[in-house]
Amino acid sequence: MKERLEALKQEALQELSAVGNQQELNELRVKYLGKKGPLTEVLRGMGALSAEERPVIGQVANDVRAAIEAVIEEKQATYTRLETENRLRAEMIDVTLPGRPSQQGAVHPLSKVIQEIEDIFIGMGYTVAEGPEVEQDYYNFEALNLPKDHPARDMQDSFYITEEILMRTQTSPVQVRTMEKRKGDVPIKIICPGKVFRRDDDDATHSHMFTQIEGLVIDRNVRMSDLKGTLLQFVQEMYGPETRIRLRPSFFPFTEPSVEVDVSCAMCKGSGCRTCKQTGWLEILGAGMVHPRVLEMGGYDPKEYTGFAFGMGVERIAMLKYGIEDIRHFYTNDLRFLKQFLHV
Ligand code: 2NL
Repeated sequence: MKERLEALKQEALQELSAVGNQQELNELRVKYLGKKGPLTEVLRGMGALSAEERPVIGQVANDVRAAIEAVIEEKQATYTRLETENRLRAEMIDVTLPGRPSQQGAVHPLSKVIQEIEDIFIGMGYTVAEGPEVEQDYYNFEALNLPKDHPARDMQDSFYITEEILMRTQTSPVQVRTMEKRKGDVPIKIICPGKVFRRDDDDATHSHMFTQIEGLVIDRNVRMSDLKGTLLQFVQEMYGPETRIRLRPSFFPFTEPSVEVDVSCAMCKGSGCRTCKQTGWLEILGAGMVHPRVLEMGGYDPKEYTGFAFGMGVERIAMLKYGIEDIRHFYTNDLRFLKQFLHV
C-alpha cells in the first residue's frame, strides 16, 4: 500500500510538472484529490488494515496528499499572478495621449444679457415675473388703455390667432396679470422678460420676434424722480458708473407722462462715434408714469396709488454692448457668431 502511494505521488508530480495551463491544472486537481480519485480510494480502504499499519499508512497518505496539494497551490499561484498581469497589461491606459476635445455648449448671448439685467433689478428689490406668449386681446391691449381703433392694434402690427387671441406684442400683459393677482396690494416691483411678436419685415434692425424686458412699480407716492433714479442706477451698473441718461418727452397710451430715455454712448463716452451716429447718445428705453386708467383697470385706485413703468428691447441693448450689426445673428445660431461670446 505504501508503495502504491509513493507511485501515485511520483505519477502525480510527473503529470503536474508537465501541466501547461489553468484548465489542465484543474483537471489534475480533480483527478488526484477529487472524491473519486485514487487517494480517496486508498483512504477508504484503510479499514481493512491492521491497527499497527493504519497510522503509518495514514501518515504516508497525508504526506502524499500534502505534497500534491503544495505543487498544485504553487502552480495555481503562478497562474493567478499571470492572469492578473495579463489583465493589467490589456487594460493599460496611456495617460500621456492627448484627450479628445468635447463640443461644449454655452449660454446664448441674449440669455446672458437677460440674466445680467435681471440681476441688476433683483439687486434693487424687484422680482421676475413671466406669463403666456399667446395672449388675450384684453391683457395685451384693452387693459393697457389701447382703444379698439388704436393703430398699434391694427392687423398689420400683430399676429392674431382669433379675433380675441394674439401673440403678445409686449410683455406688459404679464404686468397687468400681476396687478390683477395682487388685488390692490402694494408694493408691486417686478420685471417681465420674454419673447414678443410683431408683424414686421425682418432686416438688420427689425425682427418679427424679439426679447423685451419691462418693469413695473406701484406704491403710494411713486414719482417721476423714482423712475429717473432707478433707470440711472440700472444703466450705471450695466454700462459703468460714468454713464449718464437724458429723458425726452414721448407718448405711449399706457403711460402719462411718457419719456424716451437716452444713454450716453458707452463706445465714445459721449464724444460722438459711428455707433451713436455722432450724437453721443443712444436711445434704449421707453418709460413713464403708469396711466391712471391702466391703474384703475388693474384694480388700483389712482387717487391712492401711482406707479412707473419702462420697457426695453434686449437685442438692441446686446447689439450696442457688443457691437453686433445685425439682429438676425441672434436667431440663426451660426456657431461662428455664438462662439465669440463664450467668455464674455
Ligand atoms: C419700449 C417702451 C414701455 C411700458 C413699456 C407699461 C406696462 C404697464 C403699464 C404701463 Cl402694465 N406701462 N410698460 C411703459 C412705457 C414704455 O416700453 O420702447 N419698449 C420696447
